[in-house]
Amino acid sequence: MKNIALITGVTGQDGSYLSEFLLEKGYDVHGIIRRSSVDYRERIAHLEGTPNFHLHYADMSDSMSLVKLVGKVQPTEIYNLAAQSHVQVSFDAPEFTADVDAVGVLRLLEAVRTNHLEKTCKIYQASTSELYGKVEEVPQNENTPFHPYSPYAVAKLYGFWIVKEYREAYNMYCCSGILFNHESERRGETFVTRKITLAAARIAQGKQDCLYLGNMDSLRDWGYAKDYVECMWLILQQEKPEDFVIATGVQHSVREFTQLAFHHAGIELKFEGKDMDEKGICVSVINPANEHLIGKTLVAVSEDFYRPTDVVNLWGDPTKAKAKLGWNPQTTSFEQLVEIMVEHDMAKVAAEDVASRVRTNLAEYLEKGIVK
Ligand code: NAP
Ligand code: F7E
Repeated sequence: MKNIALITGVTGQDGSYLSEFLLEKGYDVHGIIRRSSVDYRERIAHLEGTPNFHLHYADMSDSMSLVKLVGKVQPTEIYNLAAQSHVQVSFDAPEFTADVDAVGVLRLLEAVRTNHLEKTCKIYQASTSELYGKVEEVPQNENTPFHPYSPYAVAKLYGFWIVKEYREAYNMYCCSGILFNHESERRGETFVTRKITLAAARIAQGKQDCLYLGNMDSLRDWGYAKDYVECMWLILQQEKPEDFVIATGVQHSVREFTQLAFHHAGIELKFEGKDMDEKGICVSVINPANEHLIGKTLVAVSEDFYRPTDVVNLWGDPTKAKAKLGWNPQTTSFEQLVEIMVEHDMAKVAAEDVASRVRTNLAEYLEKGIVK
């Protein structure tokens, strides 16, 4: 039987890597896209036109669109990655977050049942370490109690439990990967890691003066997204449906991430002060053109990036994933991850420069009538 995957959230960071992974394995890959006034599909643009890659309009808030699509595609595996995935945004748009991240999961499960595919279609739910929230145990494993600490996490908790309920009530192969933070050069630009690597690149190239952050003491277990999508697939290849914690088992602070990112951008930082008064000051640079930065504050704290409740101590225990999935959580180290992201963003910022020079030249040539 041909493997047919349906990915919700295909345009996101994980959806793009998972599509590449499954296409390489010979799957037919179908992805859900949403109508947007700017047709922004940057992460999957390189896959469009691939014969086994198909895109369809649907939405997690629209039951009928999901029922029709599942019926049309007849997937053998569904990866439910679609979500309003930004924790801070979930405080501003809690109802939308609940609709997509909680009820959306139920809609998808019902779409499978409505099409009588519950015996042939396996379902992966993108669950999250945010479920541990105000943590009750460190490090966290599959048996650690949940204590969600944001509207996002509360919505995702519903998703986790409804998947478990459908597994037990209807004997469906549906399970959750409890994934800890995973990042990449495709990470959304408002998540802390990407915000830092882009700022480090811009500051090193004279395009930004200072990076403003929130809680720099916050601790995360950061992995590489490309390594994590393999686990999503492995979780669906087991004999029995089970939930897994996916993490590296190594923890770092936002401050440590910042210091290392600036180091890779050729800037050494020293941190001084505490809480709102903390500053990252430049102590040395590699590029002589950046010597004017020495002694300047390049990182500062802003209240704007503090959350009403913040999750500050996430640290995963991947023992079960190592033993049962045979997965290596250290494929890409923290140091390699930061280097990959900074290298990418140094090149991206430099290319933006070239693109803007080309635009300026073009405008000038048009004005002078050199180009018509
Ligand atoms: P992401 O980059 O924010 O992508 C989210 C995806 O969901 C996008 O494709 C987005 O489409 C889509 N989406 C949002 N609302 C939708 C709706 N109403 N209907 C259909 N699609 C919708 O997230 P990610 O980092 O790839 O994460 C993938 C999943 O894993 C998410 O469920 C996230 O909550 C979860 N997760 C992520 C992490 C992590 O560290 N990255 C850790 C644990 C769990 P548009 O492009 O149209 O907005
Ligand atoms: O924040 C702190 C912030 O937004 C990490 C999502 O993929 O992973 C992600 O959620 C930490 C928090 O990710 C800034 O307060 C400091 O403690 O990068 P983040 P997140 O909230 O951990 C989980 C596993 C998911 O499931 C989510 O979908 O960094 N922080 N200063 C900041 N965070 C941001 N965004 N911006 C700052 O300026």
